[in-house]
Amino acid sequence: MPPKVIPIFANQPAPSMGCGAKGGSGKSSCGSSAKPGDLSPEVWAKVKDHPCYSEQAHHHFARMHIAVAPACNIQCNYCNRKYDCANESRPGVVSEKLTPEMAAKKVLAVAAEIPQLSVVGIAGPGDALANPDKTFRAFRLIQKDAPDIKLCLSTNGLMLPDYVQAIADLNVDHVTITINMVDPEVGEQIYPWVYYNHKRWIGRDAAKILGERQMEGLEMLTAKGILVKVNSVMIPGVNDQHLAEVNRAVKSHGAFLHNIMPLISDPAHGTHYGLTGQRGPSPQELKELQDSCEGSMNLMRHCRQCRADAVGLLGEDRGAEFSTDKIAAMDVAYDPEPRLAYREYVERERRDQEAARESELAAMTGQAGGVKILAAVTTRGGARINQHFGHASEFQIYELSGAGARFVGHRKVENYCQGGWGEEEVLEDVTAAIKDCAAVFTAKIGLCPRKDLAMAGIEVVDGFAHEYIESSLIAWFRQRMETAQPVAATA
Ligand code: CLF
Ligand code: SF4
Repeated sequence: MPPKVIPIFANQPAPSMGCGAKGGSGKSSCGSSAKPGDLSPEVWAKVKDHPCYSEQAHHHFARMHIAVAPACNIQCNYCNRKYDCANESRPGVVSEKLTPEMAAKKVLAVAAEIPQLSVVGIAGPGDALANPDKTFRAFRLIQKDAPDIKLCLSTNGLMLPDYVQAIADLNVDHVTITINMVDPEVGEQIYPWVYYNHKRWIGRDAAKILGERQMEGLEMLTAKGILVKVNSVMIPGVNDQHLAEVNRAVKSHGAFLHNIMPLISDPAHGTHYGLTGQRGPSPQELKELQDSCEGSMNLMRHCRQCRADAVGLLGEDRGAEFSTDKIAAMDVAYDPEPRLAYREYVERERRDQEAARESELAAMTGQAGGVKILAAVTTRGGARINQHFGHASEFQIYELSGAGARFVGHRKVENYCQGGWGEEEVLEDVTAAIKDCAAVFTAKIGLCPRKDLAMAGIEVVDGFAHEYIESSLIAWFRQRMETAQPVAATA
């Protein structure tokens, strides 16, 4: 049943009108939200099951990281080496290091339990290519033992040009390079040193070497048809104004996707930035920068800055189920059948989901004008609204407009439900986290949070429980537009 419609945009600040210079159309043919018809068949085949390279895939497929690469060859000011590499991991986390052999066994164990598993990545805990023997040995073992699982690698790029051929030989077709600057003057504020050619380089020289090696590696990978994602950490006052230039540069050197991530800075992590009070960007600042870059290349907005030993769908971490002790005691065998069956199921789901989305979009008759609003969704995966409000540890955020529903990010929160009762303080934080949203879509919600959200001007929509996210959002938005005051009155 569709939800009851109430007066529109009561809590909204002036909605954005029109698409502006960039990124206005939810129908853009690029972006990690790309669908089969938007990409060449070869590229779609590479990204369709990769949860990081396709926003659509992240609803269905899981990745795991194996922590086989402990050493690093540079220093980033947002990293404390007691913890995992912060280029591709949440800062302040320590993962359980594995030998390549134990890692390969862990992959089989996870694959046996989680049919959604499609990708194994090496993202630390140091730098994958500062530990080439361990990284490539682990990849070789996995390729031999579980050939249907994709391999993925993340690096700071310093040693990349030396290993592009090895990467290609192993059929690794997804590589991430963290590129935070293309100007050594900016770079010297981020990297105090790099260790290269048996020498420690500092200051601008260090940043220059790193920047040149990153670009060279990017070009070499692209020439071999390997898809490259560039991660950039947004550091307000250091590189935030510079990242649009980075975006243009990496695009012109062939990057497929750009993932601009927020700096997470906390004195407790003991990093240079944490200890000197460098702040990270707000969600709004991050979105603004992402929006400004979007017209020019594919943008990733669904990154969860996961751990170097993360396991599961993005946004969930099932790593504790696969600790070294548990893996050591397990008998594991390769069986691709459940994963193949799951992939066929996802193909059917995708077709249904796309048909539902298209049908709702076709019914949109242009009443939206240039109005854009945000909506929050609780989901356990599968691209459906299938999670109770109190169980959500994150909200997925969509931008709704006449062009449809576009995923624009996520907001992490504490679970409101504490096993039968709700924590009032947590509810306040949850409400604050989604205060810029017009509505929250959820499978089920109690009376108390429903009332508090309504008081905060956030409409609760539970009439689409277990339905597809995008078509539900579009249907709701369309109904609101049909019953709304003229658009100009909301601007
Ligand atoms: Fe891992 Fe990275 Fe491969 Fe993904 S993660 S190595 S590309 S399989 Fe993904 Fe995690 Fe963000 Fe990385 S959500 S931190 S982008
Ligand atoms: Fe830390 Fe990764 Fe930077 Fe190395 S590359 S210093 S591990 S964030």
